[in-house]
Amino acid sequence: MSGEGKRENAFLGLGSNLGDRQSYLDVARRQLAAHPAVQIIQSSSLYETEPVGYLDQGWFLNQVVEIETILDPEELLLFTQEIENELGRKRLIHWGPRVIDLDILLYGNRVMNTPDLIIPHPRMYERQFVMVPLREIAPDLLHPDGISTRQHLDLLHIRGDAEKIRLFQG
Ligand code: PH2
Ligand code: MG
Ligand code: MG
Repeated sequence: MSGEGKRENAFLGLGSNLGDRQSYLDVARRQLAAHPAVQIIQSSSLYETEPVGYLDQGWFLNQVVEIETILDPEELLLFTQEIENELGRKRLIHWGPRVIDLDILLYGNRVMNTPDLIIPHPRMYERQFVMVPLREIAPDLLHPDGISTRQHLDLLHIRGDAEKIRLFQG
């Protein structure tokens, strides 16, 4: 852990489509908040979303949370992978069913592309299951490209290839 690191706000995408999906998201948020170098600033509602990519699987629950952290992006990635592993994530099918998925979407205004980590998340701007919850908590946030969340979601809708999404009623 980098004690002298700068504080940054980051946005994480949470998803689950196996077992008690809501509990997996709850536990993942609790694990995030339990780290001394991570504070949760905002959590979106939960959304029920049609699977994207690999279609032969159940609908997901998705959520976006904003955190403040002094972990650098690589440290944050390791921490999110630890939580995925603790919750029993098995990596079987690429884009397939999972009890929990924790993705770093944005990290401050950082743009990076390493073999382990691409920020902003390379597919986030095509996915309603990311952009709708993100708009709920950060509509006016400017992304590294200078475009706001709201505008990005409008662009996604103009392209017209959006998956189904609805607010989760519990
Ligand atoms: N995650 C994927 C692939 N497809 N579809 C939905 N609706 N939600 C997800 O979180 C999701 C997905 C790979 O991470
Ligand atoms: Mg993912
Ligand atoms: Mg992932």
